[in-house]
Amino acid sequence: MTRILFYLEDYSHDIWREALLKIDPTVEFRSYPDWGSPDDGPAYAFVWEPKPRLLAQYHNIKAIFSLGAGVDHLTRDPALPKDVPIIRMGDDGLKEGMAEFVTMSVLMHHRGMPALLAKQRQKDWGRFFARAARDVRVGILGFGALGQVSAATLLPFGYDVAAWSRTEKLPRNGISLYHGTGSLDAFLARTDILVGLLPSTSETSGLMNSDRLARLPRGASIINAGRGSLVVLDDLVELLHSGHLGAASLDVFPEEPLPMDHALWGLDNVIITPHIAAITRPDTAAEYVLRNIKKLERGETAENQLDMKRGY
Ligand code: NDP
Ligand code: OXD
Repeated sequence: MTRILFYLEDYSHDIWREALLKIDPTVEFRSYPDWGSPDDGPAYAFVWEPKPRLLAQYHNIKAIFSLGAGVDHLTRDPALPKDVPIIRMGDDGLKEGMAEFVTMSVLMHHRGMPALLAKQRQKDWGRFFARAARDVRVGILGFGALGQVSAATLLPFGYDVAAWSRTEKLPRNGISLYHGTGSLDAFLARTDILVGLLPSTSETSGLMNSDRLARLPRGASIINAGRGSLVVLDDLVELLHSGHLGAASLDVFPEEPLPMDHALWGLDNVIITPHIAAITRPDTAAEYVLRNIKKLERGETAENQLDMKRGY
């Protein structure tokens, strides 16, 4: 019997219970706050934004599964257990969702949709003629699970795709690869549409500041679907105002929801979405969690295990 301690605020837990039990009817699904006693026996936590210090109270937790790919909601807990594996979400549903969102956003910027929508509101017939996709240079910041699937989905459209990561990757057909801080300026200089798919770490926070944003070619667009800490919003607003940047699609923000009085809300060339780029899907996530519990119980390492030193 596998005991799962589930935590998710504001949403029903029933679909999660059903998804897990459909795969393994012997699962004991314990929905917060009904987590029982820490002495009840081994359990696995499956959580999103748990209250700080909660996990530390349950010394029976053998591993912590994040309901999302990001783990910043866990690493900010000062009492996060140190000796328990933490597993990031990596189910196929999340990858499909992000590939869809990135493709939709790249197409929107390539085809000038932010400007066209602004014209529509003015009843303005002004036309926008898009370049061929092969002449549009897309640059993906972060070439992990989500960056890779997004790049693969963009290639058949003909885009000139590059990706930037921390460590060097094996060559991939059709994708120009960059890695490390030393190559960032060159990567930005060749990028017409920048896609942020980085985790939030001490190294990525504030990375896209005024200096870095200015290295993008004039008229470039930026899409951020990783974490809001990547982009310094005041700098972004300034470069959008000055016309150096053409448009932006932002799904994630340093503070969520984006405060009502933020200047971004008023910009016609900005598309704001409420952190919905990729949502973990119960059916694929349940399969992922149960598959990884089996791995851990066989003494193997789980997929996508958090490396505390890297921060992701
Ligand atoms: P991965 O851990 O698989 O990939 C992260 C990528 O970022 C890797 O390529 C990694 O490099 C790179 N990276 C990390 N730090 C640096 C750095 N300092 N310099 C250069 N590259 C760096 O994560 P995922 O692809 O699964 O997810 C990415 C992020 O997307 C998540 O952390 C989460 O925050 C966000 N997300 C947002 C969602 C939304 O709805 N908006 C939904 C799901 C996720 P390397 O390959 O060398 O390790
Ligand atoms: C995630 C997210 O990290 O939804 O999965 O942001």
